[in-house]
Amino acid sequence: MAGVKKELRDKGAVVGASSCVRDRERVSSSSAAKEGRQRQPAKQHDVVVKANGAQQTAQSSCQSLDASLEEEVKAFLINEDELHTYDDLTKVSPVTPSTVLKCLQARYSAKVFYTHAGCTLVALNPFQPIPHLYSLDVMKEYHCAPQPQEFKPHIFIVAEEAYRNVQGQVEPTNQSLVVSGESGAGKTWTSRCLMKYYATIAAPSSSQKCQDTVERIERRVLDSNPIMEAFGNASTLRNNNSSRFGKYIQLQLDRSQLLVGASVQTYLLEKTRVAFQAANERNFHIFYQMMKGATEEQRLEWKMQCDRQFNWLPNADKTLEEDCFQETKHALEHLGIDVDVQGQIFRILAGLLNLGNVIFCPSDDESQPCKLKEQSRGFLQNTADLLGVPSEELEACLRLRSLRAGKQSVVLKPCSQAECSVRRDCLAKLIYAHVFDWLVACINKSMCADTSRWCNFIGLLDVYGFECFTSNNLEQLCINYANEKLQQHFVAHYLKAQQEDYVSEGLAWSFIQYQDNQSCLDLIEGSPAGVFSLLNEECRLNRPSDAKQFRMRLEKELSSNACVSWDKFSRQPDFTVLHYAGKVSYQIEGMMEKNKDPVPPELVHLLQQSQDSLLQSFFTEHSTEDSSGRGPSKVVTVVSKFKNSLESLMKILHSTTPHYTRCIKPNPDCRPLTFKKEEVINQLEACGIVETINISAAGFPIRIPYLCFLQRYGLIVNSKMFHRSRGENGLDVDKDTLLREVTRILNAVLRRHSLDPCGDAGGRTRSSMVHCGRTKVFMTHSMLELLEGQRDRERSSKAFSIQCCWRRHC
Ligand code: AD9
Ligand code: MG
Repeated sequence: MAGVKKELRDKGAVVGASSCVRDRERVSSSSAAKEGRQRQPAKQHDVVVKANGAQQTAQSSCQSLDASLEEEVKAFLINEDELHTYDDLTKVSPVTPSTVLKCLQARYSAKVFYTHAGCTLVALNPFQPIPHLYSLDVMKEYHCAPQPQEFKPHIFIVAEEAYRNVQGQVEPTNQSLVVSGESGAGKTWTSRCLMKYYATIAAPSSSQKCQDTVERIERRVLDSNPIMEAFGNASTLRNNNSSRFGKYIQLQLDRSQLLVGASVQTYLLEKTRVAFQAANERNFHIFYQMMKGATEEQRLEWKMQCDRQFNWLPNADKTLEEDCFQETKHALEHLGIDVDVQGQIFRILAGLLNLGNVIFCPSDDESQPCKLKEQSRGFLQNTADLLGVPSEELEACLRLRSLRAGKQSVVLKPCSQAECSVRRDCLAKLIYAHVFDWLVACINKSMCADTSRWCNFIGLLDVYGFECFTSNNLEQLCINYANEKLQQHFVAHYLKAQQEDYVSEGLAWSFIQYQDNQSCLDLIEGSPAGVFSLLNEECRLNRPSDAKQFRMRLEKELSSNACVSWDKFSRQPDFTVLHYAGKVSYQIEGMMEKNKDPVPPELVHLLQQSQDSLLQSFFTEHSTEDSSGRGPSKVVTVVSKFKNSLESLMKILHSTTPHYTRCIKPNPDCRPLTFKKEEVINQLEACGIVETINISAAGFPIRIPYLCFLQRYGLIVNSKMFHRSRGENGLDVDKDTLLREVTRILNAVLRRHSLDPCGDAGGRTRSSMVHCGRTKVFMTHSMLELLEGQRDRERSSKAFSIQCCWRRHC
């Protein structure tokens, strides 16, 4: 069937919403008929049936429907033994959260971890390595199969479909694989699998000339993973290897579909983690890797002796698979970062660990700077040595704030204990963020191919999932905003586009009411009245932030938006956003400061003078004053930067064909092969899986232009037009004549399978399996299979009669 689809696609037909792959067991006419019967009632309460312009909701027949749904659920549940065989959730009937959940649970128990859900793939995390599931042989099997869709659902089907789409269509198109899910669901694992897949199947064979370069490239692409994970991942309560940044990797392919390079774009690194780790969480892996993997000599050089306790290195005794220093060092070397430069990076990081042990005492006299704790003096000296700056200046920067007095002079003001700690943390975050960005730039430099060498790309998106903690602040607002954007992209791409196509083709059929999240996005990014704009405005005023006042402002400006609510009794000023995935309350306290993310200019000046050439180079471009010399340059706020980077990401996504994979975390404790229903159902609801299945099942994923349809299926009714359309002169008939012929073919097939077609005023065929639009035939997979079956039969009977004829002739 995949071959058929490709053939049709090449002729301009839309087949299976591009990534819509599903189990292809042959559907007998009776099961197709059954599907036809069952398709329409699925989730009736959400369906609005439009007939001849009159809109009637299915709710009128709600009571009898509820009863019949009950029946169907029962009938469905009786077949529990078969549940694990449903390779596509669109085949589950009726589609309800509980039936979908049952099916996934049955599959998980049978150790089947991937299931299609219409146009998306659901991946359940086994939380233990599954032997051979991702082996080289399995990769080859999926890659070499003429129709990989006929194999069991797998992430490699999605990978292969994207790979074939790049070259196989009328015009090559870039592809994006969007992997979503909550923390610990398996997004990064999935991205790694995808990268390995392409690094394997898109590598040239050994006989090809460019082997050397490409092998190096695929090695480098794979080596970027351990580096980014060492510096950007950390152990959290939800995941021992949690990505604390988002990433979009573009795998660059040349004209022969070979991997010639890659580039990576990262989003919003959680840099606060370097100076603050919540209870039972850890700092970035790299610090632990250094602590465990350093030689005695390095320990001395880095002032990281074994007996040292570092405040910013909690839970160091926890043994994790991610603690692999050697692997990180090898990967750095493969990417062209030599041992000397590595040494510079590790010295800087060691400097940060020492900085974490610099503690200040409270000061009784406000006019005097607060003092360093006596035990901290050594750590301050270590930090200064490792960062290559004078220790007195480092101390002064942490304890004194410079204020402009008039045009020329600057006065130094002592900082309180709390202010000193904020400045210390700020220094650590500033340096760490620069190290991370510099590494990403190195990775890009080493992997990115010259633009003349590549023509298409496959993008892999692995961003943090939706977050809702007991206390949420600006970080969560940004992360959840990113998820809203992705959800909107999904809705726009699959749901809206599909339904709009129905409308433009004049299909008066059933519509799924999907949740459009535009008003939530308006609430966050709207201008001038949106949370981000108001927050920026508040930060621009440059006055001491007042959370209560800001909350009042938000309430006044945003009261008309139904996606926000206010808890009058909460102790801290906050606001609650109704996201598509659920409600989240955000604390306002500290939000303005985080948005400004101020960097004291003294710290930057200090680092510009560092004796460490690498550290110094991070800050050469950084200007702390605008060109007029009148004061601090205009600061770009955190939300503005994030919004801009997301907008460019969205532009790229919109220009590609997307493929969605929804990773599901089956239990909160990351326990192997454990399926907790409540945990899963929440995630299914949060990512709108049931809606997706409904629209895929209820819709017509296959769309074939009339002429293309006639050319393929005309032989079923021995159509004269069919022969003419394939002849030299082509077919020159008007639209109505073409439509009548298409209708004749469809009706013949439907009747042959005892399915009664009904027509509309224009004589167009309408049934729950097929519908004729203005220019295309819309159909379900079952209908396609009926047509294909009939076509095969006609072809073999014709071949048989030609053979008989030939024999007689002989
Ligand atoms: V986070 O948002 O970055 O905190 P992810 O990326 O969604 O999260 P990750 O890929 O890191 O989760 O997966 C969590 C853990 O689940 C991994 O470290 C593996 O131990 C485990 N995992 C995930 N997918 C698979 C799989 N297909 N097979 C085996 C898996 N183990
Ligand atoms: Mg991750």
